[in-house]
Amino acid sequence: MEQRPVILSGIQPSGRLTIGHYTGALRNWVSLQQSHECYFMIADLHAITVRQDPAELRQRTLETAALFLACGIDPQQSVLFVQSHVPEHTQLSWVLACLTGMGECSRMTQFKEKSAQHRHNVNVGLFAYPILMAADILLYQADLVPVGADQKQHLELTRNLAERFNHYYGTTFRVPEPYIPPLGAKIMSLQEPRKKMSKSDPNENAVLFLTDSPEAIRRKIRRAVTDSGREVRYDEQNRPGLSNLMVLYHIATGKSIADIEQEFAGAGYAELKAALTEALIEFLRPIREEFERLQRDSGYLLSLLAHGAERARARAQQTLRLVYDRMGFLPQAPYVEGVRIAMEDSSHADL
Ligand code: AQP
Repeated sequence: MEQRPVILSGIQPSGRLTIGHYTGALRNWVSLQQSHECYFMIADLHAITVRQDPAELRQRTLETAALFLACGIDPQQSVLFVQSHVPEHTQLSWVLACLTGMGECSRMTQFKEKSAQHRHNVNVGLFAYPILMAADILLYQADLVPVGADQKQHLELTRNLAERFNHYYGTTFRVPEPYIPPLGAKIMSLQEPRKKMSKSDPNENAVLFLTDSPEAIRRKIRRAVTDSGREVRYDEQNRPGLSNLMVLYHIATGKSIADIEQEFAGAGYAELKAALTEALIEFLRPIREEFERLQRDSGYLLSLLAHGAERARARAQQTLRLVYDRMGFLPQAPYVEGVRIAMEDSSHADL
């Protein structure tokens, strides 16, 4: 069978998924499934770089799996798994950490930003996050990694680490290339439109969750911040609030920005907000309904994730074995029952 290029991507279960995750990740993943061998992970190990409530993390992890499916990820075609179910991620991460300079991690823009944002909890995990991400990617010998602008620096580190390892220990890792999705609209906060819409934003009105009810959508769009002016014209620089609403309308209806400007020529923001509300309700309805159906069957979700972890592990183990071997780790011989293991030297008795 023809080998398809391998893709790895993931989303952290650090909150409920937003319409930003749909446009920036999930809808692109869906379109890649047939032409690529896809590994889609729920990145729970990454999520704990910020303190998570354990019960909530467990629930969000299952919800995230349900949303992957509700948005069209096909578990027959793609490998869908939870990162912590595949221990090779942390194992490879340690190996790579020993090849990474302190300076390489401290230069990372996201580390600087996140440590400023979470001043009370600047932990080593936050610092080493890009190394775990490198392990995620290299473990599957991924050819391509979908990246937004904020992850470019991390992918560069991944490539450097792969090349460094290959240089010291012989060719082991595929050096991954960035995959720039054709549809990568960045969705901004409904309350602070110069900021990205984030699932962990404490202000719920700023975020459109994929599971929002029609009432919640109505409220959030009504309260969405717009800019001064009346005309519905796309201008990201000077009218970020309005432009964000236009992008959302484009996503919900498929209409081009030029057509949207035409549609609302002579009308104002209120008309746009009203049409957008109805379009979003209809657009999100099937996702929400399928999500609710899947949520009622956690047994199905759990067994699907178990199957995904098994498939992911099969590939991850191959890479890790090769890495350990190349580094000179002594392979563990199989333990045979009845073999003499007690030390006869009595000096050990005190230990
Ligand atoms: N607002 C967005 N617009 C477009 N794409 C987005 N993505 C996330 N938000 C938007 C895309 O989702 C993938 C990664 O999601 P993640 O949850 O692993 O990380 P994140 O980008 O840090 O997401 P959040 O919501 O901002 O999480 P928190 O609040 O926990 O920090 C990427 O493909 C990203 O482009």
